[in-house]
Amino acid sequence: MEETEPKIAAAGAVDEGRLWGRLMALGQIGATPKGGVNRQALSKEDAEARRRMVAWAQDLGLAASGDDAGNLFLRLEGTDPAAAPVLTGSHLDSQPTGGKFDGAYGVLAGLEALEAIQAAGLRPQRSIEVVAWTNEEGSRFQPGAMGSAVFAGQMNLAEQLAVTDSDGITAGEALRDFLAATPDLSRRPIGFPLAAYVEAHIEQGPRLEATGRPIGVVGGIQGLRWFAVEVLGEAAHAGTTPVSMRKDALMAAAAMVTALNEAMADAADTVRFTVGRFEVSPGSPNTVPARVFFTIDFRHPDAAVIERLTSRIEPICADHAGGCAVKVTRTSDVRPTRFDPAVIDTVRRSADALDLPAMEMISGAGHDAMHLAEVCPAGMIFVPCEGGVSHNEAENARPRDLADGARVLAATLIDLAGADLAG
Ligand code: HGY
Ligand code: MN
Ligand code: MN
Repeated sequence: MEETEPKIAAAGAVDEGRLWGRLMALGQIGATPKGGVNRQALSKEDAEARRRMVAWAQDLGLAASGDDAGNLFLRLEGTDPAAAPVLTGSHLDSQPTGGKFDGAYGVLAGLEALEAIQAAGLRPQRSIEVVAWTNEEGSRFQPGAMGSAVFAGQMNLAEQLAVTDSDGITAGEALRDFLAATPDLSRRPIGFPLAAYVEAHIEQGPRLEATGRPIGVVGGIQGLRWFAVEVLGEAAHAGTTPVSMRKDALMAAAAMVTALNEAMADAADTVRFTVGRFEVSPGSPNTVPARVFFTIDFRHPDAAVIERLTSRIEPICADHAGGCAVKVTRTSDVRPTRFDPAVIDTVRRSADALDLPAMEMISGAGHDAMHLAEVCPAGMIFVPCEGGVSHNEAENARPRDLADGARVLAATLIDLAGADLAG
């Protein structure tokens, strides 16, 4: 009987029910009444999910370790333990009204791939590690993809630890409690050599589902910039203060957002401009707002367009400030990512070998892979999600598609790490 090729054997051992069961179990941690999750970075829910991952991994005989940035590593030792490992994974933290699959799928698909590799009686030559990066979402602590940025040297640890959330808690304080949840983890240095990185993720957009293809071969990620805008006016009595004497932070901020949105208008619908947070204070019906804080998330695949349009942000805010003061701060800046052609080709060949129709695409969403691509050959595998809905409690995906993505991941990891039949 012809021996099955290791990568096919590994993919064949992926178990759809086991993967779905773990996704549903993880989805119970921080579950929201509408069927989503609220597992914000470095929260107790995030710590509980980390503990759950460590328990599952240790049941499989994987070695669990962590670094001082809060990143978690689950290692299947290879026959050449000194060789740089292959890394896969994603994040466990979520948006405040997030879904059960964003991030969690990539971590659990990695665990499923390792379990399948073992079940297929294979030993990788290079060790393979599953990672859960700290604070990918950037909702509680900006910027996002913080743990992977520190790992890849794109941000330093002190900078990460100093960031505060809206309650004034620093990431350093939150991280201390978070790390205390898994006190027995051995410590890793921040950043270590990698042979390659591959991340599986739901697309978080409508394209794969629209084409009916189960696999996305991701060539890169569009660039993104985040800004924080603070508009400072003057609190005043709503009944007595003539408009001519007002320094109304709300009216100024509203004019800025309207003008920015007009400047970002794009007939090709490729510019992504979002004001996701808009805080008014003191927030009383009969006091003219003294302060408005709002965020800008701006994205585009072309660095020149990002440069051109972001250079308009400060002048537009200044032009609409009226009598208010305005401060624009850039809080994140990630250039467009191009993944490694050899890793992209390995993903494509894995999908082909498994007879899974695939589509080449660029990611609209940001991912930790954008930082890993700066330090090692990197790539991503997408699977469809229902209606392309994500960052929403209704986020959903089909068990079969999730398992197919894990099959392509298992095959890709075997190709990248090399494998022998376990003795
Ligand atoms: O914002 C993003 O693109 C990612 O989903 N956190
Ligand atoms: Mn994500
Ligand atoms: Mn996300």
